[in-house]
Amino acid sequence: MYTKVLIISDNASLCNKFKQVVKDLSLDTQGFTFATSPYSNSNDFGGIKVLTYDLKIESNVNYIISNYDLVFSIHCKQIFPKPLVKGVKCINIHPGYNPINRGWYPQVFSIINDLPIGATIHEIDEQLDHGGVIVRELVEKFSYDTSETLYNRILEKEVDLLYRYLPSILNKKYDLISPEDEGNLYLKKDFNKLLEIDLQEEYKAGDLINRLRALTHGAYKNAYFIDKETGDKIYIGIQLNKEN
Ligand code: 0FX
Repeated sequence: MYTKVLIISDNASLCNKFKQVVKDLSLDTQGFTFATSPYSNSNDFGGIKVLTYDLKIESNVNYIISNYDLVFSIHCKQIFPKPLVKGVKCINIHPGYNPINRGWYPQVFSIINDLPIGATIHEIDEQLDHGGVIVRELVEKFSYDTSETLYNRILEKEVDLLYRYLPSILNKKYDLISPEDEGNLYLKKDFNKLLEIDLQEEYKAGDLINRLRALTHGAYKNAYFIDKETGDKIYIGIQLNKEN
């Protein structure tokens, strides 16, 4: 059984949910240590005591390998370097269904490219969202979803999978599914390319609605066009309401 578990995350809300799962399953909380990357502020994690590990620093990686026997990435913005992945068992919780939605903001590309979507818990190898799958499940996707509503459904699925699979992961009692193929991998730069809507471009109505849905996520300023008089960026979001 794994007893010295490190959870590295840049997502405070998910960390708190992980902690709740540990509590609800009556697991020994002493065995779980939380950490974040230098991209986040450890003070933003509510009541959880959170260390900071920069995985670009070799001594940090060596320390983790020597002091933990299982490392979870739960939305960690740092890529786990090869020595870490080789030196200790590393497991990722990914807000996409591998290998269909590997990489950055999976729900955005799921809406734009009409791909199924879900959540995956998988072993980490040297490639992004690529290792053997412990469990993956789809979530529903509707024509009236925005990035935000779909993302929230995926987060619920991630937590649901944790409740169901954390005990068997800790007990090393799980089977691995090999991903069928390389699937799709989207990166942050692919997301950035979607943001500007060119006013001169012709779009099918459905494609434009999908692009705007995929870029509508709470208060985030994503999609924009350039005002041709002033050169200002004008941000756009979309509102969708299903008839009752
Ligand atoms: O924690 P997280 O949901 O995770 C993201 C990636 O989706 C994931 O694949 C990667 N492994 C991880 C390191 O980073 O990221 P977030 O809390 O920054 O964003 C949550 C959602 O908010 C995102 O899916 C889309 C939306 N968002 C976020 C930002 C920062 C936007 O629409 N625009 C933004 O500028």
